[in-house]
Amino acid sequence: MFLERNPRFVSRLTRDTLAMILAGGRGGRLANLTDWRTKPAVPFGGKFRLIDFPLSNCINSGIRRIQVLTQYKAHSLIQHVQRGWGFLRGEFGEFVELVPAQQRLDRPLWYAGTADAVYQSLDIVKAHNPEYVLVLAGDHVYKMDYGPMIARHVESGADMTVGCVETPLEKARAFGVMSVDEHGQVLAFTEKPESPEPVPGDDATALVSMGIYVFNRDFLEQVLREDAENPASTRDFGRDVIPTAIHDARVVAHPFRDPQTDQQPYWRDVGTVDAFYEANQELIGSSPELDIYDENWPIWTYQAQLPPAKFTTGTVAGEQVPGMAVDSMVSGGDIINGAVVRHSLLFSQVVVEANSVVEDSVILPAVSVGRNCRIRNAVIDEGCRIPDDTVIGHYPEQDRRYYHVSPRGIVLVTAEMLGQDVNHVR
Ligand code: ADQ
Ligand code: ADP
Repeated sequence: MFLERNPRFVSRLTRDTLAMILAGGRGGRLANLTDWRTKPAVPFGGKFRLIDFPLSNCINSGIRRIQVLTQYKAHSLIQHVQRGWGFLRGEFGEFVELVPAQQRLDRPLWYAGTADAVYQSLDIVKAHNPEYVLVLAGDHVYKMDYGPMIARHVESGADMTVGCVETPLEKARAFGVMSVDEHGQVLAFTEKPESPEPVPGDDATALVSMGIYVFNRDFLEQVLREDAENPASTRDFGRDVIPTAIHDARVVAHPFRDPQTDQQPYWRDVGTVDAFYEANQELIGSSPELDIYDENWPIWTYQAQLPPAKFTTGTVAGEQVPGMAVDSMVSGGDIINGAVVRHSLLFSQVVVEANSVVEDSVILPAVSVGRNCRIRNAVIDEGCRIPDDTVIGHYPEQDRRYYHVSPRGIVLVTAEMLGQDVNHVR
């Protein structure tokens, strides 16, 4: 194999790569969770935000030149990246750079779509002079070494390589669906098709794009300039750029596989309230598919220095009642006082007061739950103050009146729904 003969091959390629993380989308299907923050800034797994996954993948893959392209409600994202990702050494040519929308080209337009976001930054790409550009989504949860994908891109002589996974056919409508020949060259690509094409020989499965791409730098410039001149284009990679590129150039699919097991690893677009809830809940289990304790592939993040979580005995009707959490994950700064937390994930600085029960829930940072509350099947957004005696997730009619209820019946509660101001600049 070429790779075995050239052990320095992959590290040379990753050094020659500039990563551009698209972090500007709202992610409207996350309902009110993205009222105040772009989807890549949504908290995940107790101490992370979604953007930490592609950022950590880059660092762990040896890609140290990273741009984060922002747009929609970027404040908490910018703050997070600035606080947590400033450790790269500029003097070694390493950086995580925030690129706000609207500032590059001499025209008063925000980014129109994903391709336009990159197009507007082409002058910065040129200044860094990379051989390859890796375009990533900012809102997927997965652990991936990008090195093999870039190596395959180069070995196959592709102009563009699209990362892909197999997915059940009924879920494929939410993605770009493709078909490939026996060498992996992409023959057809349809963004979010009504009736997705199955893979040959398996009617229940489709091959879908992960929304991550490797480009030869020159080719990227060429296709984006052409796309910009096409008045009919919506300036989206999936909708416009890839369908054109497969006709004019060599576009290759790279299947995302674990090199040891050859299985398809964990990869999620936590794009809906239900998917967000489920992915967080899974982490509580004893052997979740996504291992965030893996020291070989650490997920880096920023978090304030916080005191340890504590469990204290509280007073309920004159009795002393222990505070406890079972089958749960809790985080720094949490205080569980005479309350029971069961099968739930608590982010940092959550307080649960005496005689309350929190079950099967995901509680975001800095939430306080008063006394005598009963909360079940809920996602409680950052900073909510749940008053004493509140019941959530037990009476569907009542939940629907005050809160957002997902198709699966998960109750999403935000500060606005409680009539509270929250400090969105934290
Ligand atoms: P979608 O999931 O619909 O499809 P999209 O909404 O285009 O993806 O967002 C992709 C990424 O770009 C997200 O991280 C988003 O935050 C960001 N983004 C969106 N618009 C942006 C803008 N104008 N500026 C900066 N960042 C922006 C895509 C592909 C599909 C593929 C799925 C996989 O189009 O083909 O199957 O991803 O989830
Ligand atoms: P999703 O399909 O992930 O639920 P949306 O429907 O909210 O996301 O968004 C569809 C597209 O519109 C995405 O490309 C997203 O980035 C973009 N978008 C969403 N909100 C805004 C906004 N306020 N300004 C510009 N683009 C936006």
